[in-house]
Amino acid sequence: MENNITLPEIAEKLKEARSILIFMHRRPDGDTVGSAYGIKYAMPEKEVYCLCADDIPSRLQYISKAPFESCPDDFEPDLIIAVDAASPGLLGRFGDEIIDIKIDHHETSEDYAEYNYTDPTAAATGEIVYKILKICGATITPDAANAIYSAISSDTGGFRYSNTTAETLRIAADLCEAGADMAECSHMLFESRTQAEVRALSAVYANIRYFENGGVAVVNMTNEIKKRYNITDDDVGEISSIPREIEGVELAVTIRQLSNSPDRYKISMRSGRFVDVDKICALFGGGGHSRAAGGEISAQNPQQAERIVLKYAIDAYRNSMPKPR
Ligand SMILES: [Mn+2]
Repeated sequence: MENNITLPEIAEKLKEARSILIFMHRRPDGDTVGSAYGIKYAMPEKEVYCLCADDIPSRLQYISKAPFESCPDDFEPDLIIAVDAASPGLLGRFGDEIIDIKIDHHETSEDYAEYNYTDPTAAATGEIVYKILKICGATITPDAANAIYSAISSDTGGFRYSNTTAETLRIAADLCEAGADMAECSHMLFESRTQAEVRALSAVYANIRYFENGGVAVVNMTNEIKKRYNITDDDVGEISSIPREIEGVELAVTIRQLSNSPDRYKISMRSGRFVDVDKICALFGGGGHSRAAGGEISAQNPQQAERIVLKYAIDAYRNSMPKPR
């Protein structure tokens, strides 16, 4: 992972381009959607399309204003950008496209574009996008401000996670002045759930188990449980931070059996202050940030998946916790 382009150089390329294609990552979150549309709305004079392999979830459509976009078949953009996608696999069916510039902030991020810019100190890709647009001299319209504010708010849990810096807050303040609707963004990002999401929450709360005297919490979301609660893979997408809210839990592990390939398991980990979950997930080919990371494994059944993951997780937990004196 090495940057071979600077922010002013990215700004220059954005300015020169008359047409831009922007790719968001699969299972789109507020950061990838807000970053893509932040660029689009700040450059209304250009022809810009934002594409994603999955539909934009309804709670993020206040940013995109539609569940998806498609570009004309003969569209030949001057510039192709990927935002917040740490690997080409995360682009889904667009994973084979040639990407000119990747803009990302994940601690583990592949250099799959011609030009790669990754800043792991940025709380969100939206922060980097904001800096680039400022260098461009682009006008941050209220729509652009709303999009970028949402990107940053989303990845910082509403400016509460430890990745939030003084600079994050300064940028957020600028975006408020530029017209971001704080209350509306917070409501859409954090206080709006579908009925299916509420069922998914019940499923999580009912199925938390504890290890290491309550320091490690595990939710194993099997297909059987999903069926019982009438929820889909998409409904359980946002649940991985829930077990971390429990007092005493340092490491939260969520295992999700995939409905359409039951021998595959998505793993999400969240930690409090000590455990580097990026490192644990790297042990089985995943990655992310030190306090939030994930990956995918194969196993014969949910119990085996759990044994595999817990072996790594509990080892790392024991080695990371401060020793009692
Ligand atoms: Mn992000």
